[in-house]
Amino acid sequence: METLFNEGSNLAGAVDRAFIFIFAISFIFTIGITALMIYILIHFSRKRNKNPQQFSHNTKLEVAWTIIPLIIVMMMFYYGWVGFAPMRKVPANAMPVTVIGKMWSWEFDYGNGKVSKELVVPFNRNVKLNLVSLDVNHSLFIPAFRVKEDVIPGYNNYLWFRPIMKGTFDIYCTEYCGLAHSNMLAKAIVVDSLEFNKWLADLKVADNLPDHPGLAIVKANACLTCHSMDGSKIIGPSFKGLYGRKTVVVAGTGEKEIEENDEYIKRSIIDPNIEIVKGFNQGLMLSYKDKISAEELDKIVDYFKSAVEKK
Ligand code: HEC
Ligand SMILES: [Cu+2]
Repeated sequence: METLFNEGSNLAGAVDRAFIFIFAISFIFTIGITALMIYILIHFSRKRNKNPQQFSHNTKLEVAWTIIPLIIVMMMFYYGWVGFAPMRKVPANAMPVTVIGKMWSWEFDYGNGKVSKELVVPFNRNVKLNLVSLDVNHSLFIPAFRVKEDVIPGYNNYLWFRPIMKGTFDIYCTEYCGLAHSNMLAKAIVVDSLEFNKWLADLKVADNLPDHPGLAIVKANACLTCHSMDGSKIIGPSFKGLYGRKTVVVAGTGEKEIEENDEYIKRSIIDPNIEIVKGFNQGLMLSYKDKISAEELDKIVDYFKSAVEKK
């Protein structure tokens, strides 16, 4: 069982030392200041000191309360720095993986069309994650590795680590990125080099072959984070019984009823914000113009058609 206290990467120890140091100082000061306050309250109370006295400077005391905190914060800085500096120096031999964050899932691209929903990495090898966002700001956080970096559209952020513990670890998005932000989870799985090589060789573009090529495209594009297959409403309308059904859409200022035919479905994927299904929000579904080709669109429509015919 993996716990919160696992130091899963080479970077974890230094982060923990900085944390524990700052925590211990805070703890000592909280107790110390409270105790001093209580002491002063009692010792200098009016009951015990009938005649008020006037105090002025005390050079020794002032130097002490300047120098000691300065030393303490410089030590905090030191511990922070020795933990942080190596995080930004990626070893030249690090294995690159591109992390793609989008509302609301992670993908891990190993190159050559090998894309996984899980971050599988070889034990004790340096790994560099190139962080790419397709839409809004996200943040990749792997607590057990003590690494966390923002994933910002248009900005090539990165992080690296060397996993020093085998097992399965949680990955979170820690930047609120919209409705289903809390579902933006994944796993980091650390395995032997040999096991990793085999896993990567076996990794297919579409993991588990679905029954229809159109469905494969739908799954690969994470459409199902927003559209259900079972009739329930998530972020967008359900795909159940989609093809041929009548729907009221809002276009511009007017409403109209349309039938969901080939043209409409394709338009909904390429230009999702021209006609908005009544009762749903504009701007949530982004255009797939650059991500889905015309042939793929045909396959998706074909899938919707076949799904209705089966019933
Ligand atoms: C971020 C959430 C989200 C994702 C991801 C998403 N959609 Fe949508 N989709 C919506 C919302 C919201 C609507 C309703 C508003 C509108 O009509 O644009 C919608 C509407 C649609 C419609 C029209 C449905 C109807 O009943 O008229 C179709 C078809 C559609 N999406 C297909 C897709 C496909 C295919 C994908 C993947 C390539 C996809 N969507 C990905 C949110 C999403
Ligand atoms: Cu996110």
